[in-house]
Amino acid sequence: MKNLGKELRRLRGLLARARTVRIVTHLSPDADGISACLALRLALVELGKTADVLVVDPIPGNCWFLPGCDRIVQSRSHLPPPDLIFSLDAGEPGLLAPAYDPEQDKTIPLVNVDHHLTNTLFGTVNLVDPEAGASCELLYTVIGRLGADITAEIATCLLAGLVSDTQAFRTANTTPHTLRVAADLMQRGAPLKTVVAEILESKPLAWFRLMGLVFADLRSMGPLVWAEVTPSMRLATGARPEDVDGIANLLSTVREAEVTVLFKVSDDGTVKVSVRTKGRVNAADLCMPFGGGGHARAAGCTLVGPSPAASKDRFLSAAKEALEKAGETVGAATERAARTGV
Ligand SMILES: [Mn+2]
Repeated sequence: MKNLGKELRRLRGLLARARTVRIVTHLSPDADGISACLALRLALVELGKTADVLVVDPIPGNCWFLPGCDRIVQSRSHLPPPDLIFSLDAGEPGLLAPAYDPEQDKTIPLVNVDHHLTNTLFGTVNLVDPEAGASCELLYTVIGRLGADITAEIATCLLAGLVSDTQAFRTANTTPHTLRVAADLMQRGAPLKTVVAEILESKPLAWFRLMGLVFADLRSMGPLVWAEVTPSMRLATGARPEDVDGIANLLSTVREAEVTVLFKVSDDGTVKVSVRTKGRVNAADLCMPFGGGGHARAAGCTLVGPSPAASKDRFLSAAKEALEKAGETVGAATERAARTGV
C-alpha cells in the first residue's frame, strides 16, 4: 500500500491522544468486518485503550464463535463518547449509519481501514489497500506496526476475516501475501480447520430451504445468469439476513455464466444487487452508475423504486450492455482461462 508509513505515523499520533476508541463496520456486516472489529478491539485493549465494538445490525451466526463476539455493543446509547473512531471494511461513510453519524460524530477523528477498490478515502487517516484480500489482511499489518502482540485470539479473528473474504483462499483476491499472513496466523495459534468449518461450512436448515426456492427460479440469458430472493421466500423458510449472503458466491459458480446477479428484494421494495463477474466485465464499473461499488470481480448496489420489477429490468439492461460492449459470449472467459491458465 502506498503511503502506509505516512498514514501509520498519523494514526500513531491520533492513538497517543486517544483513551476511548469506538470500532464500527458496515451495515449488514459480514465476517471480515466483524472479525476485524474484534481483532482490533483486542489489540487496542493490549495497548492500554478502552475500546468498544458497536454493531447495530444482527451479528451473522458464523461469527458467534469468535473471541469477544459476546462483547459487541448493539446500541450507541450504552457507550461513552469516543476520542477516536475506527471504520473497518466500509467503502464509504454512508454504510456506517447509525453506528457512525457524520453530523453528531464530525469532530471525532475517523480512521478508515478498508480494502474496497471504490473506497472514498473519507477518514482523517486512510489505511486503504485494494490489493488486500480482506480488511483483516491489512489489519494484520496495522496491528503489528502499532506494536501490539498478535495473540492466538487476535490471530483467530484475523484468519476468520481472510477465510471469509477469500472463500478459504480460493478467490482472485488471494495473493501470496494473503497466504503468508495466513501461515503466520496459524503459527500464532489460529485454528484453520475450526475457522473454515465455522465461517463457511456450517449452514442452518433454513439456508438449504431458501436455496431450494431461489434456484428453482434461476434465470439466464446467454452469459448472464440471475436469481432473486424475495421477502416471501425469506418468510416461508425462516431464513436470517445472513443466510442470503452466501448465495451470490454460489451463483457465481454457474459454469455457463460470465456475469451473475443476485437480486435481494427488501420488504420496502428496494432491491439490493450482488454481482460477480468472470470475464471482461468489471463488476465495480457495472455497479457504480447505480451508486454502488466494490471490487473488479465482486460488487453491489441498491436500487430504489418505482417497483422491484422495474429496478431489476434496469440493472439487467445495464449488465447486458456491459457484456455486449465487452464482446463476451457464453463460456468466453472460461475458455480464455483454460487457454492461458489465468
Ligand atoms: Mn472485506
